[in-house]
Amino acid sequence: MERTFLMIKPDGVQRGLIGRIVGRLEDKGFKLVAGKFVQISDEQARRHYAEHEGKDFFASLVGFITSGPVFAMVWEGDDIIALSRQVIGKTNVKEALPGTIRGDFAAHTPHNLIHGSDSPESAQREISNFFEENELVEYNKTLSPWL
Ligand code: YYY
Ligand code: MG
Repeated sequence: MERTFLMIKPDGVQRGLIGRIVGRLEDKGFKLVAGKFVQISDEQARRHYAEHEGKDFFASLVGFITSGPVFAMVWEGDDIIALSRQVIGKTNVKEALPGTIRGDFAAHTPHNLIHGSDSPESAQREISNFFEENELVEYNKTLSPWL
């Protein structure tokens, strides 16, 4: 089982899309392991987007992600890092296909509603930037043997 860090960005919170976005992740069959509503600090945002430091969009990205509260989550599932990025859709909203979260709900890049880790290393770093180990909840999800 793999874990990933998913975060509904300030635009998703402001637009009242937390429930529908979480619903899509639940519909897919992923397992929620942790979640919290948080106003992130500038330092935490810089750590989160460390791989983009030095790029021309870095300052505006940090400004956007700290502009209001976010809903930070950890989800679990087989190959969830790649699979959840499929459910999320492409970064550029012009390329995000209908049926994906960004494709269905986002109309302006970079306001693309949700973040998803891009590798196991990123997932581990991003999870530990937001959650203590004891906030990750271990439980059996027994709804279906196929999920
Ligand atoms: O992982 P993902 O969010 O799909 O894209 P990244 O390439 O990691 O970029 C993070 C974030 O930065 C993206 O969601 C929008 C914004 N961004 C931007 O404003 N301009 C770019 N040229 C690339 C990304
Ligand atoms: Mg990324």
